[in-house]
Amino acid sequence: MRLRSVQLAMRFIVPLAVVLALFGYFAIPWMESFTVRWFVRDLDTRSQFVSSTLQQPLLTYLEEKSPRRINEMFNRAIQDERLYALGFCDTDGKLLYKTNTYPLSLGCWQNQDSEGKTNPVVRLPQGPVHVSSKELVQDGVGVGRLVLVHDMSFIERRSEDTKKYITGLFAALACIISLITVLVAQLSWRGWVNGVRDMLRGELLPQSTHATPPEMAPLASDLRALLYEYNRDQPGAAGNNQAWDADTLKSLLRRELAGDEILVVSNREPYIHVATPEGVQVQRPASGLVTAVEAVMRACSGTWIAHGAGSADRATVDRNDHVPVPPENPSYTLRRVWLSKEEEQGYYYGFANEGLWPLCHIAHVRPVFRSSDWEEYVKVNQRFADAVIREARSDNPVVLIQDYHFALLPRMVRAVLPKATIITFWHIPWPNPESFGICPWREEILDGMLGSTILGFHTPFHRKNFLDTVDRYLETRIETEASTVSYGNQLTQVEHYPISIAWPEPVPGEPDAAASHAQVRHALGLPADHLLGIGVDRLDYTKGIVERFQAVERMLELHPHMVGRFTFVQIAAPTRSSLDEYQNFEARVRGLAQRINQRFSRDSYVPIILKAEHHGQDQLRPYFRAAQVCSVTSLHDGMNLVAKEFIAARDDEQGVLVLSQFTGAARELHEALIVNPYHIEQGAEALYRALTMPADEQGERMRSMRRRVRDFNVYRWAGRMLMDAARLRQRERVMSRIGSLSQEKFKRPAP
Ligand code: GDG
Repeated sequence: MRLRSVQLAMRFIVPLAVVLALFGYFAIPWMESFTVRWFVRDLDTRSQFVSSTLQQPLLTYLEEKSPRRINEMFNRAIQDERLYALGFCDTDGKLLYKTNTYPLSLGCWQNQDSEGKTNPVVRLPQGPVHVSSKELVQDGVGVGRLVLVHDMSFIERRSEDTKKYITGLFAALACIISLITVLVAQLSWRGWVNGVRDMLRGELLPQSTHATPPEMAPLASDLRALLYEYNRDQPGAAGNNQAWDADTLKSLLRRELAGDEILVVSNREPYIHVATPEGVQVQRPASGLVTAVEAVMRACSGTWIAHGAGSADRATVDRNDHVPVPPENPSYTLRRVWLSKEEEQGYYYGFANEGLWPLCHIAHVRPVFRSSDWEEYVKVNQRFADAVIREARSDNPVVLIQDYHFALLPRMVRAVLPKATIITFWHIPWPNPESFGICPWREEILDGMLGSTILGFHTPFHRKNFLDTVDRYLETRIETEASTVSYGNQLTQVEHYPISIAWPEPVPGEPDAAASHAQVRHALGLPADHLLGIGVDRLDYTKGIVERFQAVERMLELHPHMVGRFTFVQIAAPTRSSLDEYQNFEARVRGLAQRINQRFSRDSYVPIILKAEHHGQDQLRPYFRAAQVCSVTSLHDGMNLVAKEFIAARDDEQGVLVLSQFTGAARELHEALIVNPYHIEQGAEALYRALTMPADEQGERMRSMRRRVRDFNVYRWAGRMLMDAARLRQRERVMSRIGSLSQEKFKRPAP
């Protein structure tokens, strides 16, 4: 503690001392020359005075031709401590009389040299002297020149003294100012800390009488938000003091939601059956949502309702449109909903992906809103609501609604199953109220979402944006502290639940990181020591793939020795390809990769390998394990699971993550190299830094991120949501029991 205070104090004292030393360094010589000039002027005046005093007697003695009296007068005059010597020269410049002390090197001194300049100070072996001369005139005729030499060593002595005093003064001033500064800083720091403490106490103890001081007001709301998050994320808070895995989640479901059925609704299905010439094949879609929710469904069974989009989907369901999944080891039911081409076009491609997706992602692509798309969106939401109602075996199931495709679904389900616990999770960002406000059906969307019991976002920032949006466009009561919205007769809890991945189990027979390193390079035809970067995304304009390639190009420009040594592999699963925006984007990505490759390729070397095709999860892992750097440069992203998958794959604790500041993941993975993807040079430098980062630094960063991703995994994400749901269900049960008791009491006849 004391060391910390000393360190803090040194932060003030050292700069102050430097400033004062610099000041002294320049000020002391200046003051010295100023004093010398001052004394020289003084001696000039003094010389004039002495020569005027000596002039008359000297002229008399010269007339009398009395050298003795002249010498006597001269010797008397130099009794004065400062007057060092006197001399007299005739008009021919011959030195006729002088005191013994007169320095012969001065000769017959003239006040002005040939250039008319006067420098009265002469440095002699015995020290500096001030020399001046005065022309003597008798009856208008010049008779000679009196030369006066003043000792200046006293000036040097005084100047030395002055220097000492000034230095001392500066040192004393430095000490005093430093002390005052440290004291003031300490006092303000203490005041500030006490203010913050008071404020925190005020926050923690609602009964506290502490009021937020006005100077703390700007901080108060930030602190409040921080505290709220901190309390939620702390061990001891609901669900935080336990390590989460599939078994914990299962036992939570058994304990807290015993017998309650779980229904999941999402647009994308977790398993797609595709007809191929070799027969029906099962595919896993490239989707963060599916990756996360699938892990939960495996743990808790239940029914997953999704759009059946595969060419062999209809052929693989039973008469209830059910298919048990996962195919290799079924643990839950997939219920498929069929959509016509028009419905899919309007609801999915149109309203959801041309409207809501760009609306919620600030990626500078304009949303398109068409009434016909909206109508399909309403219709399809109703179709899924009907499916939920049909699948529900009780009047109060737990319904987990996924994402922006189903903003209206919560209200529609609530209308038929008022006792259902509806958890809606919004997987993409929520924009600020102004941005959201351009949606022509903004009120309908907000109303639909507020049919939920719990509404989840990835980050507190998106949660806050949502609350602000509701506040702007609907008549509601918002409790910011409790994060609830009261609308109509219903309360919606709005929370942030950062999504994650299931921590991977060791895969038997999987090659270790070193072997993956060699295998991937061999497969790509690259030398064993070749540096590798990896990017894995859907081919979506929000993922910053163009900016990532530009950063690779800039890195090669700035560090030409990396040309031929580094290759970036981009795996880009095609997505929403029937939309113009996505086709244009794909063309742009391909064109850019081609241009960069043409620019830097030599022999067989290409800097960018673009694999614009779907890859299975098992194909992705070796790339994650082989790369020196994984680049996630989304322009805006709810969370981004690729970042977490890369970290989970690195059991060798090596590799560097370059991560966009605009992802939800950047709030958790602080040890990544955080970049602004729009800043190409910054991206390039981060890439270079990653490629040249020492192994121990990589290890330190990776270990810390691995701990976090392992602990804050997808089971925790689901567990916390379901625990909140269980808590609310419990409260609901208690309230309805109290309600029926009081009703009975009301009905009871008076005694
Ligand atoms: C949304 C939000 C949020 C990618 N290419 C392939 C492939 N993938 C897998 C990845 C990862 C998933 O897809 C992508 O997840 P992201 O989170 O990165 O992104 P979105 O799909 O946009 O997901 C996002 C997420 O929902 C969850 O809430 O994090 O912010 O936008 O798992 O590995 N998978 C396969 N082949 C590929 O080619 N099999």
